[in-house]
Amino acid sequence: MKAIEVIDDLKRRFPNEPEYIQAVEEVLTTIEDVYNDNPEFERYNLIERLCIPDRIFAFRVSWVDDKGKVNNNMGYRVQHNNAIGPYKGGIRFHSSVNLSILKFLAFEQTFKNSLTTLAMGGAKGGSDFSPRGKSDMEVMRFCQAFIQELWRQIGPDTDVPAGDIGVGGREVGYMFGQYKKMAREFTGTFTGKGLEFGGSKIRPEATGYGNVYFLLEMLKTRGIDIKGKTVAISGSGNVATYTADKLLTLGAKVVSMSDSDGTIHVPEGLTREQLDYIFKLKNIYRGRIREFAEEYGCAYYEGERPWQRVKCDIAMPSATQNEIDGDDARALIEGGCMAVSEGANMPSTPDAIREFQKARLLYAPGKAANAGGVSVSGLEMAQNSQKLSWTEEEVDSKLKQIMCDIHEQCVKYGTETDGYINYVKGANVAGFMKVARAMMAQGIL
Ligand code: NDP
Ligand code: 2IT
Repeated sequence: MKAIEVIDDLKRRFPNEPEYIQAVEEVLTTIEDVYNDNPEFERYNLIERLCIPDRIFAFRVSWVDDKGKVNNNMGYRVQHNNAIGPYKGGIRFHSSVNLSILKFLAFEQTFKNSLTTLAMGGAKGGSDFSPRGKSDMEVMRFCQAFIQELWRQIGPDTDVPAGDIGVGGREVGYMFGQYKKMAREFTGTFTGKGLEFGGSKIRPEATGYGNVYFLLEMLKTRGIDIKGKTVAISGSGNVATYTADKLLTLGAKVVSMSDSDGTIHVPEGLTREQLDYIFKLKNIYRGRIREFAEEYGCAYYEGERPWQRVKCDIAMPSATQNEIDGDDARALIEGGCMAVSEGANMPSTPDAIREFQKARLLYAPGKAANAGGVSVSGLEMAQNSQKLSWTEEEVDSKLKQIMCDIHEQCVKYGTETDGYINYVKGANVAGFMKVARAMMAQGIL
């Protein structure tokens, strides 16, 4: 396999899908050697079967808003690969959602889920519906209409959705409710459910906590202590807030958070009370991060991301894809940043990744560093099948173990001759080998 030829072919066939091509290109260029060491992979044209999703559902979602107006959105589910377990991955509600974005997310999810050590295939779904500014009832009606179409394609052993951008506990609750009604079953078809109806302890916290656990493992390889380090975080949603929560517990200083309108800068570090304010602002009042700056009188950079503005030891991008470009990466490095651990999926552009690796930063791609979320989803599935509920301590200790295992796999497959750990290569090769072997064993499907 020549990565460049496969990528050129995909570019020709899917010319309007830049995010999908970007995600595929990153993986193929790093697995090329191990792929070619196994000639039987090529005989079975494994690479194309791994890059192209198993199937995609696309549908119209019609719903009525509070004024009585009929709205129409697009809904999708990309079932990418189920070689190692049922399709599994989040649902994103955001105005920017399109097939390119969902295909990149489903592709990445396949490798991420493989790294978790649990039995989950890869999928992603969503809609260009934006929950921003919608009433609770509008969100409920939208979720119900979305599931009315999707329910036949998902199930506890078929495809198990969860949250992502714009989809949290509230949306999962409404979707689960509608699924239960349509399917006439009460099963673990969604993860990220409320604790009262089958949700797992620590699932809301899992992505952020897991990212910090992964960061600790990376820092350990260089004997660096997290205490007192300044950390720039982007985003102020699920992943960002629980990342900040764990960092505060460990004595690090969180100096920035953001949303799609701008960035707050708190050089002395957020206090626990301030973080609680952000949590309530975002989850209960559904306000803007600017309101934090107004409340506490800190700096606010309208329309800007943290990277060029905020000096930090560690960056944890936790908002969205391609939010750190080459210039941002260079600014971070010049400012003395030593580690980047990605909470978001594909937040760094290829140019930014090259800069981080050239400067020998500790750099962890999302598919390794943010795998804690889907890992605890996997643990939620296990608890649902057993009809049991584990304690917070049990789930948290399993999450820690999984993040350590993922780090170990990255070290095993990603350590270069000079000792530098290429976490991108490590994660891609480790994730790929397990899926590839499973696909080989199951024949051409
Ligand atoms: P939330 O919806 O809870 O929060 C998203 C945050 O990112 C918000 O602050 C939002 O700002 C900001 N944001 C979203 N889109 C953009 C954009 N286009 N430009 C700038 N800012 C943006 O989502 P999550 O915290 O769940 O997800 C954040 C990232 O983490 C995503 O990349 C997601 O794929 C990834 N992830 C999530 C997991 C999970 O379990 N939830 C697991 C693994 C990865 P605003 O409020 O203005 O929209
Ligand atoms: O990107 C991700 O890993 C998620 N949004 C979580 C997926 C899940 O099934 O928990």
